[in-house]
Amino acid sequence: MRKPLHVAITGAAGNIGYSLLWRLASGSCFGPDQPIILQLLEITPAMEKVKGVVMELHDSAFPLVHGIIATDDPEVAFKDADAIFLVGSRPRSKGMLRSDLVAANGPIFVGQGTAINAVASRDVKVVVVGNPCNTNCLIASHNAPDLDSSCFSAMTRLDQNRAAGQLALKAGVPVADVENVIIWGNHSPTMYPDTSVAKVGGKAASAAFDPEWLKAEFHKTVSTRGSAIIAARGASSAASAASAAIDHMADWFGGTHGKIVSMAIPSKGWYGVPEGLIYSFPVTVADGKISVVEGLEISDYAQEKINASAAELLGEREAVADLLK
Ligand code: NAX
Repeated sequence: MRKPLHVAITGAAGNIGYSLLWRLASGSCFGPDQPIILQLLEITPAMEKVKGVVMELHDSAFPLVHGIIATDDPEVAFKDADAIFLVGSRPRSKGMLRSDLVAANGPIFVGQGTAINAVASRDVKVVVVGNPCNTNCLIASHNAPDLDSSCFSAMTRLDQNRAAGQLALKAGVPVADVENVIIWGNHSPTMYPDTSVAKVGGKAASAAFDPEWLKAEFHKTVSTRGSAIIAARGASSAASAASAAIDHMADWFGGTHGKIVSMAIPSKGWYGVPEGLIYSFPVTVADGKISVVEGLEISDYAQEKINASAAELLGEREAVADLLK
């Protein structure tokens, strides 16, 4: 039996947590032979609720779960963590602007970045889900100066999965037949879902679909899907977000075997994106190392979209400058 992985989840009593924990515990992320110790972080007022979640996890009798702790102390939750899902943050309420959300959530990620720096494994893999996830990730990474910035990422996998789902629906094929859809940029409506190297049933997406549909309806559906889910369900995406977080971390640990996926990672200037921004790029993963797919041909139209999302992230970075070390 392998040594258990220490897996920390923040916002464990929330909606995404309620899906994510069961997928983690059943082996969907780290595999059927990998035991885990779940380390759950919540805010003090939610400790009673998280106690109920822990009771249910025990009642599920997962053989791979070798321990569960729940705490309101980040240094306890992140102790020796090999994988961290930063899900907990304040949700956007009615009338709240994106800039308000950035300001409300930034300080949470200062504290959590500092705690990760102090106690997590030195090669921890962190994925930020809590919004605004790219900028929250930037804050956490800056406040963990002893860790390499490559330990940090933010999640655009839900956007990738949404895009693949839309192409599959339109073409009438199973989603497994869709490959290499790319999400560039911020997890926000400025993201660019790019199908230039995507294939559907082995055929180039550019040949399979009307280019006008790809530019207009497809792009709009993917980039505003979060709001459409809220309008239909009366609550934000939870199970699909948890599933995407599992996909993201499973690929980081297990590799993508040549398949292109999208992850928001610290830019090294690729494709003209300013250095340091947490920006979603096409990547592959092997041996736990994420590599950006370089040398893709980028049209003027695509470059404009890539730049627009980078400009939004630069604005967010400026707004939180006082939280960056
Ligand atoms: P919930 O409001 O159901 O749960 C959030 C949980 O986080 C609550 O239990 C709360 O007590 C806890 N929390 C708040 N501050 C915390 C802190 N400082 N430390 C630990 N826990 C804390 O929200 P949920 O639906 O689970 O969504 C969580 C986050 O995911 C939100 O920020 C949401 O905007 C974001 N999302 C991100 C997505 C993505 O693709 N990146 C998509 C889905 C989702 O919208």
